[in-house]
Amino acid sequence: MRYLVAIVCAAILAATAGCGQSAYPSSPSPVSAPTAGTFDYDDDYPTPPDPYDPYPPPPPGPPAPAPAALVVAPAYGATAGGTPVTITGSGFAPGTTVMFGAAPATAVAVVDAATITAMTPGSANGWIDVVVTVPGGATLSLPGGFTYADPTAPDATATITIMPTGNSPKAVLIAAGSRVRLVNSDARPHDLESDPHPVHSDCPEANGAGLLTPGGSAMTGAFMTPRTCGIHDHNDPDNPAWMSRIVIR
Ligand SMILES: [Cu+2]
Repeated sequence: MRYLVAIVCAAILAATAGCGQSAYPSSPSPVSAPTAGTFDYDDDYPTPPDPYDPYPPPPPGPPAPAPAALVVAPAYGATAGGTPVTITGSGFAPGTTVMFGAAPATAVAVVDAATITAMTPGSANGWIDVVVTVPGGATLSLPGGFTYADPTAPDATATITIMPTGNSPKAVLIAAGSRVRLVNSDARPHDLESDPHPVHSDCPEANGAGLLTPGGSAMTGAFMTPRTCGIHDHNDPDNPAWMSRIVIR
């Protein structure tokens, strides 16, 4: 009998809004909007499950997976462009485009739904956002995800000069084991320290130069571990003019 009811209900379900419900749209209940001072019984006594309901609501499934975070490897390259990179994420499909800042990547190849290979376009020294757009318009972005920096000349010390208009260059590329010279050519003191402000814990090697008075210079500690270190002016920590990156390879 229950089987027959299920079949009949399925037929009704296909033709109407549901089974066990009126086929006519219900009109708003005149008591659905409680007025101030009335007692709302429903809030205190939730409707119990109906043991005879042939179509109980399905149990909640696992939450939809969040899009995988973009990763660009390597995360740095030459300002001239032409650096082959592998981008990992999710939802990639043929027709996906990749932007490095304002310029499109070249030779974009979708290897699979989670992997893209591409060549970087050229850019000014510094860092840019990487944005991947899949057919249909969904985008994944990695703010500041790629750093453009060229190797320091052999036998030279990578130097970041604090100019009145900001740090120059914005990014330097050094070999593991090297130090960076910080020069203050501004008219006021600056104190460049490792991110994040205020704890400066990402790259303690960057904290060695300390406060630089106008005309002063000092060396950081030696950066031993390949990674990218951000620095900022501890006395003006949100000002992008005093932010730089040191890429250790
Ligand atoms: Cu700081």
